[in-house]
Amino acid sequence: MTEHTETDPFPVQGMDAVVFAVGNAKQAAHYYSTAFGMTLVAYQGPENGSRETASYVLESGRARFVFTSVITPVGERGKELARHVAEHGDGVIDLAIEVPDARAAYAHAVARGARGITEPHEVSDDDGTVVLATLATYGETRHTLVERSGYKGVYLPGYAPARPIVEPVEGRRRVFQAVDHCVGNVELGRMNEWVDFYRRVMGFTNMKEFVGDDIATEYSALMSKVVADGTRKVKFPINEPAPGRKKSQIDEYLEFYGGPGVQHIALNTGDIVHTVRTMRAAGVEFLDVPDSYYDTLGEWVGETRVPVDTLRELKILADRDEDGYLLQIFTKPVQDRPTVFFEMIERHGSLGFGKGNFKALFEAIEREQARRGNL
Ligand code: TYF
Ligand code: FE
Repeated sequence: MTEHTETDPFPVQGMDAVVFAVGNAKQAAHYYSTAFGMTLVAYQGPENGSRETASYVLESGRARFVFTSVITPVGERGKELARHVAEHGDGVIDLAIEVPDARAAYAHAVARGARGITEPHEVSDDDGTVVLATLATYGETRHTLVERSGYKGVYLPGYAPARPIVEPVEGRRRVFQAVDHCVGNVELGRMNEWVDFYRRVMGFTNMKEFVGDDIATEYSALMSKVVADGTRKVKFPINEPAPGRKKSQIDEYLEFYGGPGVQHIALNTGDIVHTVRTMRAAGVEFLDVPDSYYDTLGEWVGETRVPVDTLRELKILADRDEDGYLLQIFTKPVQDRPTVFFEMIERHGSLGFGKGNFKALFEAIEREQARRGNL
């Protein structure tokens, strides 16, 4: 149906949305507006025909987050969502992927062993028609395949346009502009199965960065591999715990989330200093990095756009590889359970994930784990 089908059996256009199930979507929409600088663009709730659930759609550049919560768990949809939130806490239920042909993508995936949750179906309103189909992935996480085919509405049929929660300030720059990668935590020994799943079902390929046995036993307490589509618009690292002396941060996640799920969402920014200053001012907490990290940073990372003193002040990490460098920072978990967190990343050529920072990063995560009494 599309011109790339011959070469790519599962062409994708990018991430369509990251969909969260939360206890209080109204307040989540407020937090992501004030602390992450996102803009509310669409809403679905009792006022426009959804009696059981409320959903808020927020955007920042090309990134789209949807927050859904239950209002009255009387029917199938409401009960299911209430159970999900009770079991997992706030978390990601769907990493929706935009595809040029949802029927073809779904058929290909199911033929190659994916479990289908919802068959391809059309949904329409005055703004046009979209085709949706949903696949299961790790844990209870899903991939909805979204074929927009020129749909002109704000999000999907059934959603009404909404006014921003916070009035846009003239000249204020955005905090981030796209989703860089979405990371999943899976059970011990299952990482390779899920890597194979994305290779087989979606035709994704391994990216070279990974955390293998060597690093795992030394300090990371996890193993990690990255798969991406051919255009690298969709990148999914997969982590599993590594057995060791200490309880892995991945085990902590699995215990508190109640199984596999999305661990972190990385968001692209063109100005991480602006991003971190804005988010810190709004009360977002980031992982602490010891001052000693910055004492030697300049020697191996070399020149970056941001002076080391500013990186030190804001606790931003830096890494360099043969393609270029990146600047990155990690929030602490954004809910009471030690589960989902965010990464803000500014890339300058590097396609990596911050391998040079793994030691400092994982030590910082372990300090937080210890503070929670989970190490
Ligand atoms: O996405 C990545 O691979 C990097 C590194 O618990 C990372 O952000 C990996 C595991 C983890 C935190 C960060
Ligand atoms: Fe990451």
